[in-house]
Amino acid sequence: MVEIPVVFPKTGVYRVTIDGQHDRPGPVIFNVLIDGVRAGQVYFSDNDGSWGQRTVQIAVAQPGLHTMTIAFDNDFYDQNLVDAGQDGDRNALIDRVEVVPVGS
Ligand SMILES: [Ca+2]
Repeated sequence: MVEIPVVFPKTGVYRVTIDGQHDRPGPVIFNVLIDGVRAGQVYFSDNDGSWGQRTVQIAVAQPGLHTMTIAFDNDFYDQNLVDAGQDGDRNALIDRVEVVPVGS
């Protein structure tokens, strides 16, 4: 889980872009929360270890400082699969998060 303080200059819709890894076994699911309330969800589900971008639009009702949380809620680990050399460990890797107002 990553918590990022974000200042939203005005009320409106913002586009959140996450650069993340399609770790195996997919999908890697991220919930995007604003002040603890879920505002969106993105899937990194290519299941091939590659990196990519996913976007979600969120509505911000109150301008000012808010806490954005990127939550990884479907962590997975299976020792038997790992021991067998298979995909038994799903992890979350994020390189970058971008927040841009829509329509400006
Ligand atoms: Ca894991």
